[in-house]
Amino acid sequence: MTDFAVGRVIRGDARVYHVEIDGEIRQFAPRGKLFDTLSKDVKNPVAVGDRVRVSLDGDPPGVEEVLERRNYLPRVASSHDPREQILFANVDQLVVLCSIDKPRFSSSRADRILAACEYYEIPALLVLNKIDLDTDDAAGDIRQTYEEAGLEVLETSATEGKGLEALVERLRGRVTVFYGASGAGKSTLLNAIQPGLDLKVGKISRYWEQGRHTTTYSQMYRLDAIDAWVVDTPGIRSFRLFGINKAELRDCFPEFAKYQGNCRYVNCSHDHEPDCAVFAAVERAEIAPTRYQSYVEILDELAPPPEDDTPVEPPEGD
Ligand SMILES: Nc1nc2c(ncn2[C@@H]2O[C@H](COP(=O)(O)OP(=O)(O)OP(=O)(O)O)[C@@H](O)[C@H]2O)c(=O)[nH]1
Ligand SMILES: [Mg+2]
Ligand SMILES: [Zn+2]
Repeated sequence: MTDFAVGRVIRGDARVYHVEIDGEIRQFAPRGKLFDTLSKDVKNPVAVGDRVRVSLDGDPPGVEEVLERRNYLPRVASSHDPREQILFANVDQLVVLCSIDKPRFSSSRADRILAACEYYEIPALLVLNKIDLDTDDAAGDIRQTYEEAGLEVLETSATEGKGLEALVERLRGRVTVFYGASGAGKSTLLNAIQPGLDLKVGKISRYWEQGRHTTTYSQMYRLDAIDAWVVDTPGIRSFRLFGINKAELRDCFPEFAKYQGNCRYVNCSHDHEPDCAVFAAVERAEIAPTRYQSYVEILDELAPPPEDDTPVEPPEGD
């Protein structure tokens, strides 16, 4: 008779999954059935954070089934692979980790991640790292933009140990994913929070002022002192939203909500329509232009909603 157990995936690739079962980490192989059926549309049927049913006495022991997810975050796998890539599952929150400089803060990258979190209902907060490099208070402007979008913003310096207490309080008792550009300082920050974690840390390319993709796989770590789990992830270049259509994007920018009821057309895309209340708010600087720019940039990449035959133009004589 086969012995089964349920555990949590803390790391995985195509060949082997590291699964935590009652505090012990063991390795399992992916089982055929689970992987065959999904691989056409989904790059990775099992993600970090997944709760899985495993068989203990197979040779090798295998992951048999992924249990229902509380939540998850997908993206388009890559520019040459349109499949869904599940980044992680079953988390309490995501930290969008951005550095002020080296690499410079990118609103496009941050806004893409935040829009996806909004759609997939993953609570997010913004952490601005490397504030020791912030000579002209860029952090102040960024903070204002994102607080206006309803987000909590924290400032840290992982290398100088600044702002760590507030972050630790936010992590306490929760499962948190750290996500952002390569070189932003995800691994450095986690090492600062939990000395002894010993995550590999990279150098910043002097010429490009970018990270060098030092972390190469996502892994979940236990922080015993604060009863928390964190996921360190590989740095990203760009982020393409998965499973969201053009019509759905406007609700992924929370600060539009206050205005978009006043647009001339109920289904206004805030892109080209006349009498757009969102665009007017951008012109009055009530909505940050960088946020609006990100919105239009993403809108351009998304597919229209299925069977969208609602006219955007008003009927004749209106
Ligand atoms: N000045 C300064 N440098 C920092 C800070 N945090 C991290 N760094 C430096 O930034 C570089 C990259 O840090 P990592 O922790 O490897 O960055 P990462 O986000 O994990 O990068 P990937 O693993 O490539 O995604 C290292 O040289 C760190 O020392 C900070 O607060 N201030
Ligand atoms: Mg790293
Ligand atoms: Zn509009």
